[in-house]
Amino acid sequence: MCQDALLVIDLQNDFLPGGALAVPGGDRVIEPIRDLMTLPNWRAVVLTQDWHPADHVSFASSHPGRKPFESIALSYGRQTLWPDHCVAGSEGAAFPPDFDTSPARLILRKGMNAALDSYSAFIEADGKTPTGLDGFLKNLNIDRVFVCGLALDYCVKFGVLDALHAGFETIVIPDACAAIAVGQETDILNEMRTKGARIMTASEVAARAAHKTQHLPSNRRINGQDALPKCTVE
Ligand code: VGL
Ligand code: ZN
Repeated sequence: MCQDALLVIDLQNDFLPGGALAVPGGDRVIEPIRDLMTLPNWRAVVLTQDWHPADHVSFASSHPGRKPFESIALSYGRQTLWPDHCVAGSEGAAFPPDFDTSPARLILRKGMNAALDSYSAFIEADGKTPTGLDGFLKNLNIDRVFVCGLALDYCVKFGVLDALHAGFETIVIPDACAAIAVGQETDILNEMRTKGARIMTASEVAARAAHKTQHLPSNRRINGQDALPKCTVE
């Protein structure tokens, strides 16, 4: 039996309309994510927060003469410069008003090192510093992750690619995601699909959850990794 986690990426005020780095239509994902989080099948719901110090290296304001959306070379590779966003503890870094975080087992923060960005919820932008999420999920015998949130073309995409790389069966929920680059959604989804991700709508995930729950014993046993048959989405 697969153990499933829902990863809700960066659903934060700064990525919503009116925020410092607003994702167009970002508010449209709140309702589907709320519904996904309350499905009964999750072994864990994980929320991530982009959580930067005020002098973070990804902020254009940290580089005199540079403007947001320019790109610069840093020791770990190219870095897009952004408007100041998701400063740790600020209102912009908070979850939207009335967003009920109580179904979440873990709230994971990333991008906390001033000298290093982290789009991915798994590995920071140097390609090697772990956030701890891989260990958390594997420790709970989770072998499949469903990913939604903001922004499809940055933190969702890099999280999905790293989840695949870490060996998780990975499903993206496109109607619970929104992209910074409007119009690029299909290309971005195709890129993730090419790398091994599957795509399911929020209502398909809900239908599966209902089906799966009917067939599960109520005292769900935690199996060892070896005892698990390979996961495949029914
Ligand atoms: C994100 C740009 C900068 C994201 C975070 O959550 O997709 N994008 N920091
Ligand atoms: Zn950021």
